[in-house]
Amino acid sequence: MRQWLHPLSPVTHGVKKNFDEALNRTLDRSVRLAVTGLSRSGKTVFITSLVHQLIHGMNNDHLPFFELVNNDRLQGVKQQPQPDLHIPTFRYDLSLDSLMADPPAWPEPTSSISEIRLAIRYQPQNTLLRYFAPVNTLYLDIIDYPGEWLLDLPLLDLSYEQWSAQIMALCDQAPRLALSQAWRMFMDSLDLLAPTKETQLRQASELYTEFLHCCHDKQYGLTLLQPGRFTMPGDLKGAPLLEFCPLLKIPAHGHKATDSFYATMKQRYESYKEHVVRKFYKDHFCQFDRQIVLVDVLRAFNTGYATFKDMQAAIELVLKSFHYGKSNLFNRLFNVKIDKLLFAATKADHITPNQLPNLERFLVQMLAQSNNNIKFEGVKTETVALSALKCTQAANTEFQGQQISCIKGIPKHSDKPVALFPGEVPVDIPVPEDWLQDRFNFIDFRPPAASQWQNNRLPHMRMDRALQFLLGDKF
Ligand SMILES: Nc1nc2c(ncn2[C@@H]2O[C@H](COP(=O)(O)OP(=O)(O)OP(=O)(O)O)[C@@H](O)[C@H]2O)c(=O)[nH]1
Ligand SMILES: [Mg+2]
Repeated sequence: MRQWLHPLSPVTHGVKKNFDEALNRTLDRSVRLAVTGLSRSGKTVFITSLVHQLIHGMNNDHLPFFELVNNDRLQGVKQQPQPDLHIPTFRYDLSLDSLMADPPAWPEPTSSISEIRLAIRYQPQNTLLRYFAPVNTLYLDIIDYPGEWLLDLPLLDLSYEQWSAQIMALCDQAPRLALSQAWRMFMDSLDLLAPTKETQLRQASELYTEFLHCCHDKQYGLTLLQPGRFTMPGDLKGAPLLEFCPLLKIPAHGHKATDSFYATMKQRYESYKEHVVRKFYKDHFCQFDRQIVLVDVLRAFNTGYATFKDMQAAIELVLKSFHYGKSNLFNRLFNVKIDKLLFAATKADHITPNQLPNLERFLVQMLAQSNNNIKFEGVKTETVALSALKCTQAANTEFQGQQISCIKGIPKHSDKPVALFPGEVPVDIPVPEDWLQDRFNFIDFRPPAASQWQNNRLPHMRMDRALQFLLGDKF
């Protein structure tokens, strides 16, 4: 017998919600915009500023390059309950509260995925559409996730033995060689073919994780750290899925015991690939429509050549997730639909305005090879240097009888404003000698007091250009 569901039953409600979501997608009424970047690249501040700029977008003087606002077609923006209840909410309220506090503070670091939904009401540009529906709504889901998770993609194509060999090659060079000592000594003391002891597994993975954290420390600033969840565990912190590490030496072939330390490590590695890496791509990455990758180029300059090269390699690895060529791993495994990708050099307020073109050109050069591959796959890409929250003011000062441009702001660990010339951004990829003469001095600043914001808007640089590229064609 046919059973009718009560219109208000939870089942019909759920079905209706899913149906509405699918309909919104089909009619191009919802966009999933993913924001990523390596840790401290500026994701939380970027999303907070983006949401803030949109919510206050009715005043069109602060987003001149965003056509929707500039053409006066924006009717209003509101935060809405997010569609995916299993993803933590992006805490716009908390981030904004800390930026507006007295004294203002930067939002706390985050280590997992989060999401926020905005409903954007607007007048369509197309006059015919405007006749049928004078006001439309676009649901914008913004997803924040650690770029470190994308470092794991190549694992899907590597056996445990191949991956171990790659990590060992990296660990044979400074500074990893010295930093990995404690972990190596412990691994050398183990009999890899003896039956597994849980305590040894745990200790091996803890020492390996400590090693990764040391590499990540400000002093070394390394970012090419695998597996990605070991430094950014998200909700997997303490889970046995993360209790494994690479091996220094692979035992000879023909070893059959399934309960040995080696065999257990290998099984854990395969579980990580299946339940963490593949799951992330399937459940999240494949649902994204648009993507912005934030890169803190200036921080890499500060630390030295080795850090710079490491970051470049890490970003190239991150960008492999966007090469979806017919023959490559990604296309074989997943069905991805990202059609626009923006690379943004963040914290552009750390340099003088005349250096902005250099910063943009530098990022283009740094990503040239990856960008070519991505464009080849038909994804539209663009590069911009921006600041989600402008903390400095451009100024001129006299030095040895000459006028030079500088920036004024309050350094992060001070309460006194300074005026400084932070250095020129090179246009070409620098050589090791460039670091010998204290050439780069890009320091961190404190957020400006809310009382200094113009018209109660977070001051920014070029957020409108980012919005136009990422969303302009949707309205
Ligand atoms: N001057 C300036 N500093 C910024 C800007 N955005 C971020 N920062 C600095 O960069 C730090 C990190 O910014 P977040 O937005 O928290 O970076 P994140 O990528 O979310 O960092 P994790 O959550 O730790 O991965 C901040 O605490 C600020 O010091 C900006 O637009 N201008
Ligand atoms: Mg964050």
